[in-house]
Order: sequence, then structure tokens, then C-alpha cells
Amino acid sequence: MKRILLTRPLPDRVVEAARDLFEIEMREENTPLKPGQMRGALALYDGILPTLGDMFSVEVFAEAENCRCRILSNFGVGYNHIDTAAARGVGIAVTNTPGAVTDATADIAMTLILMSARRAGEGERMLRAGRWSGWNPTQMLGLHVTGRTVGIIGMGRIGHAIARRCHFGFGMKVVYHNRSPKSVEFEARQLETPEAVAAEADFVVVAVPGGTETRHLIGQGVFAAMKPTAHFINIARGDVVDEAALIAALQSGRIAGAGLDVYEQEPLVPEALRALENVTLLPHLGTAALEVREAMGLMAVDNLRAFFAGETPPNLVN
Ligand code: 8YV
Repeated sequence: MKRILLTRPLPDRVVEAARDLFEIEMREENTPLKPGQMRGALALYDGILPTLGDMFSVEVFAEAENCRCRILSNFGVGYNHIDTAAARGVGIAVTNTPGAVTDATADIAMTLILMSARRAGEGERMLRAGRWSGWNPTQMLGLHVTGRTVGIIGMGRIGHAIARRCHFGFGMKVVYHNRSPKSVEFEARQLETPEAVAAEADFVVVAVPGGTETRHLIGQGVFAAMKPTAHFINIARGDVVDEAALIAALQSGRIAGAGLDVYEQEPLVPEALRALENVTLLPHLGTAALEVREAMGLMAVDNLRAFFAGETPPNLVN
């Protein structure tokens, strides 16, 4: 039987499915693997089911001696923590879990749009602090959401699911930027640059994959192009955004607010962000629902199954 390492405690259904097929070991610590642990795991297991935070860098692969591992079956759609080219260089396949995460992540984008526009976090903080003196006609006026324009940067599965929610659920106009031409089944305009999207949108939502190609794709230029009444939403990866430029845009009032689920140096969230009232901060909740985590895990197990059955795993990324 193939030996598989689950790098974090996972939902029971996932563990059972993995145990039916493999000899598994599941780490009890709910922390990312350290480089030494990654090298050890590459030598000991036939396959690894890693998660966000397990930084399989080029150095880790370069220093992995007697590598037994043949596949990293990532738990999640984003795999920017794994150097996939270096993995391929040492003969390791990498897979991910697209599809399983789409709706939940799009739902969190909507949560952030609504919370940011309607000042929900700020209002809740005020109420909990005992500072609510009662309703009045001009208290905590936010931005009306229905009928606005959403600008999606990255019209992949998740971007598309967000656009659908905005269009069908909130009657919004949709503009988007995608590096390749992409058509959408409802009215939506594709624009040439992120800046062009930023200039038109009331909500700029980032939904591109992370990694070196998109690092700091969103920076000062995009914030400068945004309307001062617009909100910026990131449910993708923290390093897609120049966080310092975002903080500056928020502090100066260049943009109205932001809703963030991801950060450049997770779990570190700059004090400057935490100090701002017009920012909604979530702790990477994109897929945090049991059935979603189960679906992700089952997909990751199926990728392992296919791989060791000699098939091309359904979600091979390298
Ligand atoms: C996951 C995510 O929870 O799927 C992704 O890429 O960002 C998350 O929602 C995380 O990656 C789990 O490893």
C-alpha cells in the first residue's frame, strides 16, 4: 500500500476515504510544515496531501535526498506555495482541487462586498463597544450595492461565479479583465487592463491565481485609477496586491474601503490595516465550510487514487 502524509488534521470523511486506499499518516499539529519536515516527508512518503502554508520551494526540492514522493496532491485550488516546475524537475506531480472551492469563495467575495459597502464590521464594532446611541437618519451611511458596477480582475471559475452573483443577484453591471479573451454568458465587458476595470468599477474584486506571474499585479496604479467611492476586495492571494500601496490608498481616502480575506504575510496582518475602520478583515475564510472542505479533500484523495492507478490525475497542474 502507498504511504501518504496528510499534513494537517482533515475532516473525518476525507481521512476515511484516504484510509480506504492508502496507508496514511495525519499530522496532529495544525501548523505548516517546516523545511526540514518537508524534506523528511519527501523521503518517507509516496504521496503528500499538503495545504496552504506548506512552502514546497525550489530549495526544499533541491535538498530532498532519496526522494520517494511522486505526488503532491494539494488541498485547495491555489498552489502558489508549491514550486511546480521544481517539483516536475524531480519527477513529482502536483494536483489541486478546482471546482470544489468555487462557490464558497465567491460567497465570501459577496460577504466582503456587502460588509465593506454597508459598513457592517464597523457597525458591529460600534454596537459591541456600547457606542450605539440609537437609529438616526444619517447614521453610518454606506454605499448602496444593488445596480452598481463590479469589476472582476481574473475571470476564471471563481471570478465568473462572483460575476454571476453580482449580475443575477444584485443587478450589477459587470466589467472584467482577464489575460486571455474570455466570453461570459451574460452582459459583461472585457477590458484591456486592471486599471481600466478599476476606473469603471464600484467594487474591484481580485480573483487571479497567486504566484510569481501575478505578484503585485494590483498596486498604486490600480488604486489611483479607482473612484474615491469604490471598494477593493481580495479573495485571491495576498501577494497579488501591493499591501503597502493598498494601505496608503485607504489611509489617504483615495478609495472608500476594502474587504480582504487574504494577506501578503499570512497570518500577519499589518497593524495599519487593523487600525482602519473602513476595512473588513477576514481570516482566510474562503472555503471554510465543512462540506466544502470535505469536497476539497475528497478531490485531493481522488487525484492520489488516479495517480497511483497509473492514470493522469484529473487535476494535474504540472
Ligand atoms: C483553502 C484557498 O482553504 O483553495 C484555496 O486555494 O485559498 C483556500 O480557501 C486553502 O488553500 C487550503 O489549503
